[in-house]
Amino acid sequence: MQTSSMPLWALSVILSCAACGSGSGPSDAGADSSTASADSGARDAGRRDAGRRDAGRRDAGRPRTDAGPPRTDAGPPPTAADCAGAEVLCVDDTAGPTQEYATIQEAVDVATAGDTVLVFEGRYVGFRVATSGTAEARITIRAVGTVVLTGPTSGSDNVVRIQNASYVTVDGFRIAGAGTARPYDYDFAGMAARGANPGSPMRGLVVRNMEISGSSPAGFYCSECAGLRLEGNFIHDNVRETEGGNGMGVYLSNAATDNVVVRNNRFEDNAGPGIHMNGDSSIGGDGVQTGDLFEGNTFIGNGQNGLNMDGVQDVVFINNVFADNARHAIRGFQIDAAAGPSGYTIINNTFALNADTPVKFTADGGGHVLFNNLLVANSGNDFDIAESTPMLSANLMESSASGVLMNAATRNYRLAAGSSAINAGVASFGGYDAPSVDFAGAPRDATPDVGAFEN
Ligand SMILES: [Ca+2]
Ligand SMILES: [Ca+2]
Repeated sequence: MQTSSMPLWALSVILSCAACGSGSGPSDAGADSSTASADSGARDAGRRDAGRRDAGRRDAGRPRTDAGPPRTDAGPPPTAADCAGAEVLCVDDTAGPTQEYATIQEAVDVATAGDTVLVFEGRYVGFRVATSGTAEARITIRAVGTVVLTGPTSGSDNVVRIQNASYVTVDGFRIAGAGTARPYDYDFAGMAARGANPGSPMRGLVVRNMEISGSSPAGFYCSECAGLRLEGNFIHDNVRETEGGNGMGVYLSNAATDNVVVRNNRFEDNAGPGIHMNGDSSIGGDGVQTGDLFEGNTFIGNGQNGLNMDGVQDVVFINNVFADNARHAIRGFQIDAAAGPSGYTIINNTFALNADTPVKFTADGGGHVLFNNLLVANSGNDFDIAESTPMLSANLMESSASGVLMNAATRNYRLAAGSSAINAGVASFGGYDAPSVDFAGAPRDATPDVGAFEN
């Protein structure tokens, strides 16, 4: 078991998730199984930055989650001067000093390990990456300014496709409206990484600062993606296929999709679940996804479960906001995977106004620790966990958002003045410390508040 006061980051390194199931899900799971996986590389907390994604890139008219998670950035934006670098390939649709290539694909086709493709502001056809970087010298394809991808390079591809390649970073592109009606076929997610197998997954993929909407059957689909890292993405309003299925924001598929880091993303208003995960034992491998970390994300307004988890184990949730989802916030089960949920550590999350119990586990292997979570006005405002004795402490259930949250109607889930959640948490429990910062990156004091925000 855990040692006393183990830092959460150390914990997340130790944990590993073996199976994040595939499959059709229980009646309240909905999404189905098949392909995606992802792999994440190193984590570099120091690269966060709040400034990058401005309000102009968000849908007008929908309330923005108040004080959204810190955005992820790699430092000051590149300029034309960077194009002189031997390992920098510059793409611009306008002639000039930044136009070494006129299409993204031309640059990607010649990029090798250690190269960075910079794509300057404009509208472009998407691209397909089939070359790997290395752990020490990744291939980065990065948008500079607002870069809108208008469609795939061919009619039978994703707008962005990583084809069995490792150590690739895709950063900052906008994919909108890819969801034209198509047959039920996973090839047509807005972005996909696929083509690997359980014995030899893709590794070290990083997908960051993307905005993906209007796609079906998913915004992003990743199959056999060990160590995928999703950071600072806004995945919203993805749509169902004409057959009526799916419509998830992200689909993390198959058994080698382990050790995924999901940090500071927004998964909002997708037709299906915010994320569907599936360990799918029929595809091979250990049949489970293990070792994932979810920190500082929003799962809001999705048309199904916030997270739909078939065979996902040893997972940590810290400082996430789950609100207004049409079913559960977190739903762990076993249908296509080799085993059900076990070993969930759920600390300082806010669950508000979801239409079913915030956390539900069936086929449950137990070993869960849940503390400092705030449950507000969910339908069935409690945990529904099959394990008879999960470790629970300082979880606060309130039947109304009034006086507890700032303004749930405008998606402001900060604590109201005088909220019962203030200073209602514990500093540590079950061998785990409460996080040192809150959802927005602000320090927590010695008496942590309950939920994702420190007042
Ligand atoms: Ca696995
Ligand atoms: Ca406090």
